[in-house]
Amino acid sequence: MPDAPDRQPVIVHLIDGTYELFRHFYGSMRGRKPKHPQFAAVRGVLGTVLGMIEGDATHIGVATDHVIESFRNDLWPGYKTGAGVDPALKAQFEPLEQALAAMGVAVWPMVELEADDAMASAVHLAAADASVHKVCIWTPDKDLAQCVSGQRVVQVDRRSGMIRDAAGVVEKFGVPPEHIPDYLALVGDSADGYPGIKGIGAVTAAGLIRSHGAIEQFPDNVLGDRRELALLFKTIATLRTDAPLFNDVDELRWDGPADGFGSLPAGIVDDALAGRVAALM
Ligand SMILES: [Mn+2]
Repeated sequence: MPDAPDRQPVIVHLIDGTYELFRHFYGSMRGRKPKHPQFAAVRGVLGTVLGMIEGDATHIGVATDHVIESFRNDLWPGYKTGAGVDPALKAQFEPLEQALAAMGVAVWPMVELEADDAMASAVHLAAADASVHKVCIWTPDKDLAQCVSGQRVVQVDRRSGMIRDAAGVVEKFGVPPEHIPDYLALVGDSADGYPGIKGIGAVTAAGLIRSHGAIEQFPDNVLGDRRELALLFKTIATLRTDAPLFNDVDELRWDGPADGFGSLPAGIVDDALAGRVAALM
């Protein structure tokens, strides 16, 4: 008789809390004015996370940008800051982090690093665990394409329902996941605030990487005196995987709310959300 496995195969869901908060903030402005509108986006994100638990999600981690600025702002002056973010949106990050923790959901508020780095670090930690069957990264952000691996680590776009595995990354960008930092360094990312290398677009970038490999391996004449700049952008585009977010993947298992769930500030959790949490117990 074969040994029983220690654990059931685990599927880990990593959620970009910053993206979700933005999505719900701008989505909630289309609806009617709710009670406690200052927490409407927080309630939206909590509802999304609860919906996943009501489905079949067991292991969940949510990464947030506790502050938008990160170590990357010291590397490049134009890198994105929190300056343009609506104060009514910015004010919901801390309540979201507080509410997720009270709801018993693993949450990683990032300060020096970004939420993207937290998700990359969580992928790194989860993928090292043999009981982890699959990791789903819930964000449409192309930065996270570098973390995709085979069919085991995939990226999911909640709005389109599209699931991108390693073959999907090649199909979309023309390069495999491990070369996404090279690709982004060359083409730049206007949303993140670095320009890439002038004159190199998506097609050229993918072609250069397919011919030569990583930027470090490009012949000197390809980038000339722009090589150092390209390598700086590659550092910016490379997600950090060394954040010590958890020791055991079972720390991400949702097993009910924490003690503080009933004493959150009024309006963060409404009766409908509280009822849904109770129904899961
Ligand atoms: Mn990003």
